Amino acid sequence: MVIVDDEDFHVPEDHPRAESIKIREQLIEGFKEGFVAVAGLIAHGRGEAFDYILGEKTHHFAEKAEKAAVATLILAKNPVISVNGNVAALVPYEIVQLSKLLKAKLEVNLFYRTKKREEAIKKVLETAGAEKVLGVGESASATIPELSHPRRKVDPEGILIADVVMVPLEDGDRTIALRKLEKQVITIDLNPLSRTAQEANITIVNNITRTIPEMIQITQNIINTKKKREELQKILKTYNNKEILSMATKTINEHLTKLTKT
Ligand code: PTJ
Repeated sequence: MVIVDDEDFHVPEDHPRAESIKIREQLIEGFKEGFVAVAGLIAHGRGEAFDYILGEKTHHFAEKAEKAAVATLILAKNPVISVNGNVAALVPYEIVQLSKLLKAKLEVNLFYRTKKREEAIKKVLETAGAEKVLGVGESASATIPELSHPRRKVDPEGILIADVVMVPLEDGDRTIALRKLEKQVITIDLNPLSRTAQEANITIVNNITRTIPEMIQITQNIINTKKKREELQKILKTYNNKEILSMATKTINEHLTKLTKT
């Protein structure tokens, strides 16, 4: 197998898609360092395609879902943010900052679980400032039913007892299994048609690279303005995930229709 030696590759700053290529490089780096799965690279390509179609910006429906997600995480008793290879590659510092602001635990939970990847992701998060990382090695000693080994392994201090779990860039099976356990599931997924997007309680159809910084802003704003619990509950009362998914799909449709007009 020939692997292109790209040691000397630098993203040309004047490239019209320099930002997107730089983000792609983060995934490639993560893969070389052994914590992004091969399938993580494929998943990223799928995300890029949806982001392109959606105009690579945060839409109103995503903003609404982000606010609902932050409100849910603040109101939760035991919130947990699940981290996989792609999340660790794309937003390591931001996810740690968000978890601290929300007082949410961080748990490594992988589709392609290997000891080496778990440890590597833990190290990435610790380098980014995390004090405690759950779900690594022996600490992932509990299991969630409905899933086949080893995807079912969770931390008894984390996802097992969580009431709210945020699972960004996730596969559908785990979302369904967590919902069956009556946990509230928040996801970030650029594909509004995916099983995860369809099954979660709150779906943020936006790129994770924009979403997490925006959620940090929203959380800081709630903290600074000392919003009451009732105000957060009010946000959730009017929130309808089916409507959000429908708006996202409509936006894709409208965007493509506009592009096909001659
Ligand atoms: O690190 P592991 O072992 O847990 O594996 C991670 C992957 C992502 C490989 C695994 O969870 C997986 O197979 O996920 P899927 O089923 O490919 O789903 C990932 C979803 O995330 C897809 O619907 C993508 O469109 C979406 N996605 C990819 N990149 C982004 C994204 N959504 C938001 N922001 C992105 N940057």
